[in-house]
Amino acid sequence: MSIVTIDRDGDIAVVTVNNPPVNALSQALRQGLWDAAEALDVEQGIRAVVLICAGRTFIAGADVSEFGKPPMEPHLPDLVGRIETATKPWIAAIHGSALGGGFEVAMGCRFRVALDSASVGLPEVTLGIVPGASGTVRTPRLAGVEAAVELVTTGRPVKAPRAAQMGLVDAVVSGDLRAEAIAFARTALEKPLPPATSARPIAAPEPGFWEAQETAIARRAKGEVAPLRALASIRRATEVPFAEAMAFERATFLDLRGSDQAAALRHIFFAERAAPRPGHLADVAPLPLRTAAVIGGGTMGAGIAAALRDAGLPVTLIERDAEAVERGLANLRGIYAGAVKRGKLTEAQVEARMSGVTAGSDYSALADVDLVIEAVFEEIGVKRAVFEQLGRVCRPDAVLATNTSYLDPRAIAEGLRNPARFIGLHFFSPANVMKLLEIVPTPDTAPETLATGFALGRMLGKIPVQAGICEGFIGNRILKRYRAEAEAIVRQGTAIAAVDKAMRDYGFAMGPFEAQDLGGLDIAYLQREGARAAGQAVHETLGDILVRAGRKGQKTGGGWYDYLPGDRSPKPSDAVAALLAAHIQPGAALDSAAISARMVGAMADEGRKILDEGIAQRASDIDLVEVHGYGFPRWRGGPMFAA
Ligand code: 3H9
Repeated sequence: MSIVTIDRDGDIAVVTVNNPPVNALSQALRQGLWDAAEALDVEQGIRAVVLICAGRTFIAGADVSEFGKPPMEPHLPDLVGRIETATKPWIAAIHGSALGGGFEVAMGCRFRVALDSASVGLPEVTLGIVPGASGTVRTPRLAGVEAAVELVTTGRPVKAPRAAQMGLVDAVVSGDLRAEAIAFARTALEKPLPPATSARPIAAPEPGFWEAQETAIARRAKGEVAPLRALASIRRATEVPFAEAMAFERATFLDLRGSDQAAALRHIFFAERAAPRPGHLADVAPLPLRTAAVIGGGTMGAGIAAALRDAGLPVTLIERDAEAVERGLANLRGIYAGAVKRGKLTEAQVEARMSGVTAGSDYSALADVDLVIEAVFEEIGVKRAVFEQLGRVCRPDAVLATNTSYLDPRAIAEGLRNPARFIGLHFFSPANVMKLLEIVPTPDTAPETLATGFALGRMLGKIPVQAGICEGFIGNRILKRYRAEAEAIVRQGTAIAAVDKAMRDYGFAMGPFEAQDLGGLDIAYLQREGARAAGQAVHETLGDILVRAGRKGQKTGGGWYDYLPGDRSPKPSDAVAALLAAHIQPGAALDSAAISARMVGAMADEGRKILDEGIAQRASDIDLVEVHGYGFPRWRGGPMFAA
């Protein structure tokens, strides 16, 4: 089938786009649509044109893989204009997602009809750019300034019913989209046509609107430039004639397209799409995943259970006794109560989620599950005892996974019958929210088991990254190095608060010391103490000194900083200065740029070692770990990309 085909239903032409996988607007597709518009303009007997797509979605946008190359004709803004000025009205028939250039094409059409399951959006800012084919100019004409600002500056798509309320689509239908769109066209032809989108007026917003938006967006965007540039482009569209606004948008688009931030965001975009289906597992079929179990109902176990339930898997939750079972269930309910409070789930949905959970302390309930994830205390003896029981009760082909974050999975699996089905699945807390999933095979893990880990990642909507065995796998190993570098900078005479500020300025939500105060300094301290007790040479850190002085972070009223009761804002601490004074060489304090360069440089250096040792498969996997598990600013592309 060619990329654009035309067929007819009486006096309505149907233009079908077929450019898998997502009907992206490659040069060939743009040309195909242009040619269709030319042909249909002069075809006798045709009164309207339905534009519809084959495959899983409407046009999902410009072809991102063309962004590194010089733009080729026909340019998308011209194509959108060509469709808008066609002699017969075009009707976009939307299923799946109409995104970016795809929605811009739809806005060039006289009408938009969408399936109730469809969504529309302008996600360009998530790629570090602004819409480049009238998104900032036509959207305010179609749906008003406020809707345009929401759609364009957040980049978040909206579902068809809301899109209809906002004025972005004209009709929401269910069932046979093609038939519905044709019927819509026939009805529309009985009345005078509405003006083309570009010819519609824009109502001016309330006084102070732009200033308020600017402040809010700047706060949200931190160092990301595209959202504010997008806002400026919408504002311009309300102040100057259409053609002038288009020229302004195009110039902004082309300027940002070549920017470092856009390159970084494209890098993450493609890394995210490559991660769930690694090439080396292309020919390996995963095992079926119909049921799952979680051992341990603490914060981690309950979070994993919630993630599994959210994906629709029935879950068995095992704890050691009746009391612990109740606690585990309460933890799970607590997670869902939070989701209800934030408007993410309804009470009825929560009931449905909870009704899919069977909880108890009897391992024999696991005789037929496909997957078990252990999330008990990080203590090798406790974990081994769990796997000893699992080895006895589970089916020989059930996948058995540990959620350890620091222990050696090989040691946990020792003595397990059929170790080929054993694997590490390292979730990040809160496990039902955080996207990252480190998948850690042992030398005995079978390819099918590994492929099943990735299948689980896809099922849960996670970003799965394969990691080899070493202390901390990829993420926590880099975190350790990152914290060590932060301490080294402080030892050399830069203030603690200056390091935190530098990393916030770089784009992290929190600096390394503030983050430790929030999470607690004692966890890493206890690990170091454990290693020391086992005879390893672990040198004393500044954090050790603070913990020994009772400063474990916010929960003890102080860590790297002091905190006033009921106030989470960090205050530089004289007590800390006194405790650490002997370990700090007075020297020249580093400035912000020098601090972040050293911190990110250290992360990248550790990343290179991780790659050299084969712990990570690709540099982009390391970037995904940092962006999705450790708050590395997405628009910087991750430490490997940034370095
Ligand atoms: C834009 O439009 C700029 C204009 O304003 C101005 C221009 C002048 N290009 O996500 P999936 C590939 S900016 C190229 O797994 P799903 C993807 O890499 C663009 N390739 O599918 C993957 O390839 P592979 C604005 C693309 O069903 C395959 O398609 N648009 C593009 O889970 C499947 O992807 C966006 O930002 C693309 N635009 O989700 C939309 N999109 O199979 C981005 C996808 O080789 N796309 N691919 O690994 C999406 O959000 C999702 O792909 C979508 C489908 C929701 C559509």
